[in-house]
Amino acid sequence: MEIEVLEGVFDANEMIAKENRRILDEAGSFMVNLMASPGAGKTSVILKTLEGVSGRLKGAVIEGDIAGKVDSERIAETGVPAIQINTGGSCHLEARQVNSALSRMELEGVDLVIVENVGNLVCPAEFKLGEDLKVMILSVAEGDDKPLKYPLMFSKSDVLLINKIDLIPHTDFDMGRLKETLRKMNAGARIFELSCRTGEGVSAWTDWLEDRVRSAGA
Ligand SMILES: Nc1nc2c(ncn2[C@@H]2O[C@H](COP(=O)(O)OP(=O)(O)OP(=O)(O)O)[C@@H](O)[C@H]2O)c(=O)[nH]1
Ligand SMILES: [Mg+2]
Repeated sequence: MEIEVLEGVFDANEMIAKENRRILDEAGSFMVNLMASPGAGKTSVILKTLEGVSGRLKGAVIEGDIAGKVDSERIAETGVPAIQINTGGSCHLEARQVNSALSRMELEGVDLVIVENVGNLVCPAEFKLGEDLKVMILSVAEGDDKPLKYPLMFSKSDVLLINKIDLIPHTDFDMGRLKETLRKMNAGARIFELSCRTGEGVSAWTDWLEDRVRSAGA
């Protein structure tokens, strides 16, 4: 019975995710679903990414948080439109919330919509939003064993951004071990190592993303 109820929730979500996909396709916009644990650097990565593509891609952001509007204010300060969604306790975004944000957004001319999902390494992986790309961040301070403990998000993501590499000397993070673990569960995932603090590795990620956005539009 419980399984049937859950399937119903996922089916309903998937229908709205397809509608989001249609809206984005019609507008010619590419959408990234950015997932990570609290504090891994989602908002920092969004700011660096928008800076990296600025002048070439027009961006917009949907910010998902349980409460508050700190992150959407950080984005809006840069002049990029940002819509805040407060889930009121729920640990992930659902397609209907993104649908509501998309309907309030001026999508005309927007090439790239980045959705910052709620900080959580579990639930966001279960809900499709209609995105083109699932991107997740692991910051080095969280440890290289995380794929073994939270396999769903690591196995479903198209891209893994390993953030805060400037902190590696202060941790026991083993990059080789992390990559080996990930290859076993998601051989196709693209991996970028970067630091939002120093800027190292950021352009490799933003150049790759820009290519993906352009080839999706072509
Ligand atoms: N040293 C270091 N700190 C970083 C880096 N990227 C982000 N931070 C810091 O990490 C903290 C959290 O960054 P955020 O970008 O707010 O993380 P978030 O994932 O958006 O956090 P929530 O939205 O609260 O889940 C901030 O103090 C950032 O300055 C990095 O590459 N290196
Ligand atoms: Mg944030």
